[in-house]
Amino acid sequence: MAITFYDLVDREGRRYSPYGWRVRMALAHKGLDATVELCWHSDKKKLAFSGQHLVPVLLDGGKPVSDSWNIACYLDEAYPDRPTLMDGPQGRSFAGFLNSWTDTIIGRRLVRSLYLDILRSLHPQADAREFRRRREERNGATLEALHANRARDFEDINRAMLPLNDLLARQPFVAGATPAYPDYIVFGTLQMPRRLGIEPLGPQQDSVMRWRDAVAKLFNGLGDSTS
Ligand SMILES: N[C@@H](CCC(=O)N[C@@H](CS)C(=O)NCC(=O)O)C(=O)O
Repeated sequence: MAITFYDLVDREGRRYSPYGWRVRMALAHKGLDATVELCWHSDKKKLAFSGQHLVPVLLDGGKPVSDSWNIACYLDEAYPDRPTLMDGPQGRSFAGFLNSWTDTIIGRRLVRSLYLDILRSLHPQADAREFRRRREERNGATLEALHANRARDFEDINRAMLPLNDLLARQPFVAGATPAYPDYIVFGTLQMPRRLGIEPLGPQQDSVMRWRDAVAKLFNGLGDSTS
């Protein structure tokens, strides 16, 4: 069946959504091809069919699935004969925890410290005023003030990631000997600053950096692709 994947794009044609990257890697892991439909911030009309306004969205044979976590679970359920993203109930439970941890402890700090960069790189058809208004309201601070707090946010992120760095010093991938969805969760989140040319990781994250390079090289260097 034909799959359409709705993902976010910036003015340079870069796809930088952390959640979009999780799905991109997940589709490649399962060996599934998808037609990509590019969207920009506040592109609500294009996604109306899915009953919400955020990317990523997958349309699989007419069935819309939104939210990267739902999409990953859906792909394993709909394509059980393909390589699994999360191995059984224990695997899904661990990945579910990692998904929440990454979004709340790493992703939230990371994305708020990048808002100003994202604003500058928004697709020309994106609603920049709406982008700023919603994020300033949500965070109770201007994008400039959030940007000014970046060094502290990066410090917190690096401290929180030390156990992950320890894990990756002992094994090649977050999921173990081979990569799976837990890797794509963290990798997706780190792709956003990477695509914007910003490095949040400090030198203490040596194993995380080595792992990030290895994950970027998977699927013929998908993570390094310029689009
Ligand atoms: N929990 C959702 C989060 C999705 C999300 O926040 N998407 C952002 C892009 S990174 C978005 O679509 N923003 C568009 C907008 O705010 O208009 C997931 O895991 O997919």
